[in-house]
Amino acid sequence: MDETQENSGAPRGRCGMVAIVGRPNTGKSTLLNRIVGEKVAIVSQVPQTTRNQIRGIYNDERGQIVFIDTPGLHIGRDKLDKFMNQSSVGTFHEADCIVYLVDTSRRVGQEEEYAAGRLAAVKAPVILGLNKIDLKGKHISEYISLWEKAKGKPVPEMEKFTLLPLSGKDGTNAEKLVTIIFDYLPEAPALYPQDIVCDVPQRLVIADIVREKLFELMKEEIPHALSVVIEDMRRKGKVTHIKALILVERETQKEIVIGKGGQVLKTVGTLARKELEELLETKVFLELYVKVQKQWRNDDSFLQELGYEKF
Ligand SMILES: Nc1nc2c(ncn2[C@@H]2O[C@H](COP(=O)(O)OP(=O)(O)OP(=O)(O)O)[C@@H](O)[C@H]2O)c(=O)[nH]1
Ligand SMILES: [Mg+2]
Repeated sequence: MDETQENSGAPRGRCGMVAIVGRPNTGKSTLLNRIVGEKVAIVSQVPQTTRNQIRGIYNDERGQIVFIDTPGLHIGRDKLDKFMNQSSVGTFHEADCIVYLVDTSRRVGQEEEYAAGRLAAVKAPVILGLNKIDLKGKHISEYISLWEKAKGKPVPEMEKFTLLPLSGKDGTNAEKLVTIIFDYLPEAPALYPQDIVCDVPQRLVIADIVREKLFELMKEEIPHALSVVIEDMRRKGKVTHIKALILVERETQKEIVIGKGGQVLKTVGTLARKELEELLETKVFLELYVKVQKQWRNDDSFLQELGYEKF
């Protein structure tokens, strides 16, 4: 093809939205970061780390993929749980393709049946990502059976469906996944400029970085009762001043978050500040304080402040 021909007409390439869904802790955010090549979503060993939809954008000569990382689908009772699930299920219908991620090192649980049931009705193409294959994938066949049961037919009879072993951690088949996705996407112009990798408001990104450091240091039961809000952020010369409020539900949790002699909070502050300085490319003065606010997980207006739209 000569150059004049190539440059004429509308930009040709593929583009679409791809939702990454699955129960908590299956590695959705890790996979997204791996594909996008930058950290756009926080990751932790604690289930239910992601609380909002996070978009990560991948570009190459084939086109653009807008990934939507979603909170893990889980069975929960309070309003935050409801928002998180709705936020995931809501993406099923706007997506051009779905990556349903399962953790093959773990047994199929009740939550998985819930997730598979919700996904079986979706019209968009589905890629069943058999993730954490680096851990040997002991339970692969259970996940395939579960999916066949949810769809009511065997894999070879499924249309617009692909099975793919994956590891977000070591990158196994990550490129293959991108190729499969491009095959499923329609020809369309890019949705975002090429230099954007993430569309989450900066305050949420910053709050999430602080939350990630807290998750790294906390015990399992604390994190779900914990939230971070950026109350103030302003740049003065070469320094960005950030004031972050850490909310917990009980006085005892506040003590744990602060730690003996303020040690936990101090470590969190140091770790978060380092990462924020890289992100913002300025010096960062980070002020952290902790407040007890009972029942924030059920407080509509507060949840909205955290970025949850009402459904
Ligand atoms: N061995 C192994 N561990 C992984 C892999 N992907 C993710 N992990 C680990 O699994 C844990 C959960 O990863 P996340 O990426 O936060 O999982 P998630 O699905 O986004 O979790 P939620 O946001 O809570 O729904 C972390 O400790 C990761 O390091 C993988 O491919 N192999
Ligand atoms: Mg996540």
